[in-house]
Amino acid sequence: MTASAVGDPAAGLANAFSDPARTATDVVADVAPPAGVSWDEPANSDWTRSWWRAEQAARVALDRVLDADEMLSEPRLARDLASQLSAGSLLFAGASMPIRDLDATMRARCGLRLVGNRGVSGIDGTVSTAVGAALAHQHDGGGRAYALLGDLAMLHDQNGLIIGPGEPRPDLAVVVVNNDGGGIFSGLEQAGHPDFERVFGTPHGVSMERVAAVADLPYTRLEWAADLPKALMGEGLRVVEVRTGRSDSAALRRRMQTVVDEAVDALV
Ligand SMILES: Cc1ncc(C[n+]2csc(CCOP(=O)(O)OP(=O)(O)O)c2C)c(N)n1
Repeated sequence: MTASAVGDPAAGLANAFSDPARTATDVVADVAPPAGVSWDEPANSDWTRSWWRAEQAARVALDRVLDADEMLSEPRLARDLASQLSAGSLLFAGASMPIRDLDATMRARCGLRLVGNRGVSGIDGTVSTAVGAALAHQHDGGGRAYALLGDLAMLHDQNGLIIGPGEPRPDLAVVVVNNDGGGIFSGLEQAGHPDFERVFGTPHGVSMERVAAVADLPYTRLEWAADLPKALMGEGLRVVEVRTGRSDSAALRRRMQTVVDEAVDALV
């Protein structure tokens, strides 16, 4: 069935439906739940219950690992940031590990507008996208805005922090995970390559304090989980830096995977 072959509602939807690769074969306006199941309430089936149990077991195991260290790790920062923002906030997620850490650790919640460039997941243009998203969010009456970015994403588009006189300025805290290079590669096969640091790690030694200073923006260095709410305070465009280690972060993510696997396996 092609989009043009469906009835009126779906044809309307097809006009708004984004399918840049032109691969959708069926576009429908709605999906009916199976007989006896309501989308409004979780189905009371063994299958659903097994997923809820697995979710709870994984959650407890994951939180135990994340909470074992009061110094902010990359995954803990993602979890705590997403859960502490007030309703009506926007959180812009940078590509690479920020979006993956949110995906892996974030608790389900309402009232947070979470946006990111996955699908066009370059680390270029990230600061400008976050600034634009924050301006649009606040123009529409939305609340505060935050971005969670890696240091390379920040450096790639640091000029996005510079806003000309008379231009609208967002209320946006740009939280940068500074692991001095591309952290994602420490969790991939090439981590053992003899020339890893130069080719994949790409350390730069730049502090976000200096990046903030170039744009004349307020800067806060954050280390401890308990200080996150205080670090997020303030107004306008500002930079918060959390310094982490690439190999420590990769080891922590492997540990998270192991404890979640064990917790879920123990249920069966
Ligand atoms: C424009 C562009 N160049 C290169 C890449 C390849 N790339 C993917 S992730 C990554 C590292 C990103 O580092 P950072 O933003 O510090 O995040 P981290 O990996 O540390 O979480 C790179 C270089 C890309 N996605 N986009």
